[in-house]
Amino acid sequence: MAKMKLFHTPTSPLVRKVMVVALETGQEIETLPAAPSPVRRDRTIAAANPSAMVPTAILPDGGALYDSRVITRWLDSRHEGAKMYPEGEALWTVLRREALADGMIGAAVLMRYETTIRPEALRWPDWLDGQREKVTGSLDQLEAEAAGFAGVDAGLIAIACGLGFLDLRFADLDWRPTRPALAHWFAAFSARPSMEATRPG
Ligand SMILES: N[C@@H](CCC(=O)N[C@@H](CS)C(=O)NCC(=O)O)C(=O)O
Repeated sequence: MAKMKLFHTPTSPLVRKVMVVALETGQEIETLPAAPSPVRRDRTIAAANPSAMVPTAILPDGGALYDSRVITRWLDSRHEGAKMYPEGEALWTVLRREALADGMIGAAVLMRYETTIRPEALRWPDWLDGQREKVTGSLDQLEAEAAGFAGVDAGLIAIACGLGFLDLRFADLDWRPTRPALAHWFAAFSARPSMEATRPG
């Protein structure tokens, strides 16, 4: 079967989310090099997705698909195994958790751009603090829910990829001591082969 192609950067948590879903559902993806940036447009990605962001997929029929949540749902529609997006009432919890994780990831990615790309003279500490509060508030919500995390689904995959990104870029956040249930769950989930295979760096 023809493979999906995916514009890919190894440190993007949202690309990782797509790669983990593919591995968990037994599907191969061909990765395409990409250099997304909020200030230097990657024109190759932009030809498929005007936002020029990753993840962006090229489907076997040549059509484009984005963003991460759309690509993961497409992958989930293409296999016969256990679904990453369940049917029935359970779907809403999975989608909400994925949105919670994506919100945390979005704030963390903006913090990263603020501290690495924006010229120092143009930085605004209040703005950075606002993004950090989104991240820490999301971590607190995840801690409150972590005792109920079980198995694997798209929500839990997004959460794990988000936590992996915090470890990669914001180790100084030191989120574990005050969130023991989340830390315990993340340690176990990180041992999944799909998470090991996509570990950045
Ligand atoms: N809502 C999008 C967000 C994608 C996103 O933020 N991608 C980042 C990398 S993790 C990116 O491509 N940034 C480049 C830019 O901001 O132009 C998704 O879930 O796929």
